[in-house]
Amino acid sequence: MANFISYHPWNRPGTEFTEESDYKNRREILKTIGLTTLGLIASPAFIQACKNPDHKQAFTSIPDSQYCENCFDFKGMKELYPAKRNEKYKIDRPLTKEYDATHYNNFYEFIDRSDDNIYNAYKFVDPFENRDWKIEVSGLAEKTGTFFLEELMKTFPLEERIYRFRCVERWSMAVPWTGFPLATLIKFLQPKSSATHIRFVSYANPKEMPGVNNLTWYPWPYFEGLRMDEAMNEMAFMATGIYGKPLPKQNGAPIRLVVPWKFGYKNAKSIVRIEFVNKEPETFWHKLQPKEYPFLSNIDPKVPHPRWSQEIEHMIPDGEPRPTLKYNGYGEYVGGMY
Ligand SMILES: Nc1nc2c(c(=O)[nH]1)N[C@H]1C(S)=C(S)[C@@H](COP(=O)(O)O)O[C@H]1N2
Ligand SMILES: [Mo]
Repeated sequence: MANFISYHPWNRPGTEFTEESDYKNRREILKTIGLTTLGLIASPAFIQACKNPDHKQAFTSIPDSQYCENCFDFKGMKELYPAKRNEKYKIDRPLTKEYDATHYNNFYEFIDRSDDNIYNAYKFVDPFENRDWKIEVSGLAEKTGTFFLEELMKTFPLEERIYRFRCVERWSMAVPWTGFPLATLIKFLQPKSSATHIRFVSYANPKEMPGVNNLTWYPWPYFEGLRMDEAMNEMAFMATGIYGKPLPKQNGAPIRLVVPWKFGYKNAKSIVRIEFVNKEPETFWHKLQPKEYPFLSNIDPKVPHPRWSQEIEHMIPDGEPRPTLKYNGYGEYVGGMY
């Protein structure tokens, strides 16, 4: 298989590698991964990216053993999956195949210079240790301190929800998440009335994550945030699983945020810290590019990204186009907040 760079067939040449980084960063990434000639990016060979043999495997379901080895685990966890589906949340498209949703990932912590495709996180996650996961809770809440994920998962009933998912770069998918509403966790932690926002911090360890080790100009660890009313909205979800199984590492194991009316980068992965604060927190991509990645980042076809239109999205793996929907189609649940 020929090497290929991350390429979206629907992108114009020159925009395809930029995604959430600016031009300078883009050049640095290219340098880092050894692709110094921009000419390579526009070469027709890259049009094959989404058609690479890996992506085209026919199976829809992966046996447990293929991705749950060494994953976050505790006695009795297997019995939690698959969780009962909450049928309230419907989608208007077929489910993305499990293979595609778990082999085309945005997870900058796992960008490795040996691979030209930044979406191949699954190849580099082995050293990522996520057993005995703990979440540190701090700030303006009654209950703060260290919480074992195992305990939280036994405390809150898990459910499955099928949600659409939309990256700012325009790719989209529709996947079944397993987890619990963020509101359930927040009620348990009892934030004080002075808390206006919630902050999430991802795990970052250069020994386990090649991106953290090599992409040194990024302000690791990854950090994100929501307004308190957004965090309490019924759609905001903490996912511990996908496709009826524990999350694979590349999808943000063992616990990640899912806010489907917002662009993908709001959905912080592999969360180790939650903080209740009294002002709008800074976020990872906003810090890098304030004009391109605002705090709210609600999906809206009428608000273009400064470098591309957001009117159309493209489903993975083949880029089938669909019109972008305001709030990703979840206006009835979230529209009232804005
Ligand atoms: N810690 C961390 N969280 C992250 C990212 C990241 O690079 N690091 N990428 C974000 C972006 S831009 C997207 S689109 C989604 C992708 O989630 P997926 O790979 O499970 O589809 O994760 C988000 N969460
Ligand atoms: Mo994204």
